[in-house]
Amino acid sequence: MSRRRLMSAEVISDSNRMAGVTERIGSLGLNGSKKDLRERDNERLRRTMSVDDALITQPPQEELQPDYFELYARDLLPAKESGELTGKFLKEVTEQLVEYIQGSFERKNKVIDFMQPSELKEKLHLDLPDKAENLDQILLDIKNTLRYCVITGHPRFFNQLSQGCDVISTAGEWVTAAVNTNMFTYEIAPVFTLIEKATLKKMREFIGYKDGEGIFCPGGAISNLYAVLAARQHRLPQCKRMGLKGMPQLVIFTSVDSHFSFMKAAVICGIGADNVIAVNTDERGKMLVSDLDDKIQQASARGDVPFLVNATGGTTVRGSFDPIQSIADVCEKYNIWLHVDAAWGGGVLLSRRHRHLLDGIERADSVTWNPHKIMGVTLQCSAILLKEDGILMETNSMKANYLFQQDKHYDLEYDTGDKAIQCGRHLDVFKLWLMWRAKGTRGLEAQINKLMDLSQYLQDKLLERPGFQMVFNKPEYCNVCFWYVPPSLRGLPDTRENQLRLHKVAPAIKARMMEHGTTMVGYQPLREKVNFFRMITSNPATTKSDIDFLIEEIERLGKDL
Ligand code: ABU
Repeated sequence: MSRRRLMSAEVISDSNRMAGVTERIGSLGLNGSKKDLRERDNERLRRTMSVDDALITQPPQEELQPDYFELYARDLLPAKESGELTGKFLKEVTEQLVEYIQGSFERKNKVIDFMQPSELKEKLHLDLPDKAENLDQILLDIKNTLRYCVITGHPRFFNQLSQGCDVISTAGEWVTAAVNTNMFTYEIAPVFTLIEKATLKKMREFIGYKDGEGIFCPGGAISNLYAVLAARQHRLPQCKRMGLKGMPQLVIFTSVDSHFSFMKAAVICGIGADNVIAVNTDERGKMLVSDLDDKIQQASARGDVPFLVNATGGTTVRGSFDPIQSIADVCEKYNIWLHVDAAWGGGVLLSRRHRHLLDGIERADSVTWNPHKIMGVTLQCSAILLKEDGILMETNSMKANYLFQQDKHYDLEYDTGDKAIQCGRHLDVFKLWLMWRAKGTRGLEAQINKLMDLSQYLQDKLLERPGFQMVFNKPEYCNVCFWYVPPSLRGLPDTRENQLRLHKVAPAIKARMMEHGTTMVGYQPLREKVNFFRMITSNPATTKSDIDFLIEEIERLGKDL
């Protein structure tokens, strides 16, 4: 078809659409005078010109917009047979979303328009009314919501381990929102069940498992909880029915720098937070294996039952990787379940240059891996992966026969829901699968390598810049921890009082940063170390110039402190 004919066809279909919309909108109360004018214009166009004439001589006609002020949810599907109007409304919403996403990559835009809660409350219409709001107000609510959100996709958002806006994965999330089904049975999620199986298999291959199983969970803390439950089931299977009464005291070992979710899991499982034994770390933040061995022996001597050791693959603050091989040796020696919490670091498995950081991960009984972190999948997307198949069902199954009927006409292996601790489960896997297909393993590898290079660039810059001081030298990963020492505190003796003054610097700069809205980076203390910045390079949109910007911004905001 020639370009001219193709365009004619487009115009025809546009004019047909317009006629249809005019009819429907007429019955839905389009503003009278505007409606009359537009209808007259359209009619004149239809009568006096051939389609091709219109194409040549007229600028494209503005598409008719419904008057949302006059319209309500009750005018949309399914209350009314208003497919076209519903489509227009949804397009209006997606236009806002597309604009938001495009804007989130614009460096001239603020990362945050910070307001105190009392002020923000005034900007939003938070009340849930008795009477329906019109669609114009609903569109405004969406606009307002987007207006006051923190732009986590902004190239200068460095605040969390999860950063950036991956376009494909966002599209995947939209697809799952439209589909609105539940992962629990093949019956209602056939496509996503197969996608989940294929994706988990691929992830297990990267870990080095020959077989095994897994499931996508609502975040890394829950994936870690799955590991604790599976390890408990492995050690004391009778707990599932009988609870902990009369059972020996179970104990978990994890490093002082590991994630707090192990304490939560211990609380949830009735093991108790005090029975999570903190293992010391060395100067690089890695678990001290000799301390682990000592503490296991002490626990056993007390009559406790060590049943799980967690090795962290990328600690939250420092980004350190525990020595998995040596920890696995200890676990084998004492026959203890080894879990690797690679929520943050799991992505390095895709990088031939950096996967050595997780050497020995294939020896773990279970692994947590969050693609919503360094891989950049939109929140949330976390998986628990297990070396042996069957333990998830053994641990969590309740065989609810209203949902997991055993006499269905397909292979019940594909009903994965009874493996889960929750009932309903979101389609988290889809956006990962779609993104992985769109980038390929090689594309993801390049992305991860780039982020590692950016982290090195930041370290190099900080080392040469007066006023900046590394908290930990030679970070292994994308966490760079540093102090900014303002001129007033430079060259002073390292006394407690001066340390306390330095402790106040990062929060003061962060507060100014949020007020200005130019960038965002996290800070925290760590044991004896006073507040320091934790810079994370996990945003694929970030470039070296953004790293330079961050350094200069911290100087600009903090030099008078
Ligand atoms: N462990 C959840 C991630 C926390 C963070 O972004 O710092």
